[in-house]
Amino acid sequence: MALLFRSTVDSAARWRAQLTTLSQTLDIRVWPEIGDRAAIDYALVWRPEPGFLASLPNLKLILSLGAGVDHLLGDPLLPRHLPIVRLVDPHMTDAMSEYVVLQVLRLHRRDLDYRAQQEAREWRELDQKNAAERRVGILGLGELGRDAAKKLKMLGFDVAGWSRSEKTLAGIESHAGAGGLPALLARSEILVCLLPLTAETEAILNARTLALLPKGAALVNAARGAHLVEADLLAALASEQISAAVLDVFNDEPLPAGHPFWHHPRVVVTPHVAAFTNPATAAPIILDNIRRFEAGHPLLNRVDPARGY
Ligand code: NDP
Ligand code: OXD
Repeated sequence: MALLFRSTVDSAARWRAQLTTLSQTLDIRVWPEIGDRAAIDYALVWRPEPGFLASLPNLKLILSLGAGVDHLLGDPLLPRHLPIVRLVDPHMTDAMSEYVVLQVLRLHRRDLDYRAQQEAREWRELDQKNAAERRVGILGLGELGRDAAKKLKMLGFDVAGWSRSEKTLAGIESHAGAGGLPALLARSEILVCLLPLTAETEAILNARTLALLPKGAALVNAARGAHLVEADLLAALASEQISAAVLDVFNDEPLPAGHPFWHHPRVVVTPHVAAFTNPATAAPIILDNIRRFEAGHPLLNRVDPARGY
């Protein structure tokens, strides 16, 4: 059985080492030295070029190197009849929650204001709410959003979330569906986006939705760049409708050198690192799914291409 590895960002050497240590039977082939395309059974990929998966005639299973699958479903030639699984790794979930907690605390505790004061050598105490008075809204209550919501709740924040289907999470207000979005936005002083990128969620952070947030709200986008209409955020920052934004993901990655976000005093930029894939923890999860496939057992974390995630 041959597994192809192809990624634009993950270390092929680390992945090959992990996969060969854990599986004696898989023949690991790292792009571009993949040999006979007809021999490839499994494809473990991140952002393969469009049409590439369709060029593997005997492919049986597609495994995403990330939690998101927009990098696969956007391929017009994707072999849609094949099963696709995405990565759900508890270590990645922890990493995302660390990122969200860090950024929510940064915004809540006015870190950007104090940094500006430090620049100006200004010693001044600013008003501070406590966590129970701070309303945080999370777009997406899936693997990542749920965990982040629970951890923010444990810190005492007043947390609500939004998903397609209604959720029951202790102490966390649930809003669902298109009809539930305005109420979630209206209460979110800090809004965190952890949605998958689909036809329905693309550009969901736009002038109209940002205007529904309380005046001076802050935004954290750790999902996908295409969720945000960047020009609308810049306009909302200029009008002070939005007071600050922390962005991990962008329409163009790496963020172009001349992009206004780099130098904006109210924008924090991180280079798509909120939760990256770790071969040591992810390889056993990936191999487990391959063994399930070979044994004819149900796959874990299977993607529904019609739903888009
Ligand atoms: P899940 O599939 O587990 O969760 C998705 C959540 O979004 C679900 O709660 C789902 O609702 C909700 N949702 C989807 N579509 C809609 C919609 N139209 N309206 C309302 N809610 C919707 O995904 P994960 O939590 O695992 O990951 C989320 C995203 O995070 C990934 O797709 C990826 O883009 C991003 N990501 C970013 C990383 C980074 O480093 N920056 C790292 C990892 C992931 P329901 O529960 O009802 O289905
Ligand atoms: C992912 C990511 O989807 O890292 O896993 O963005």
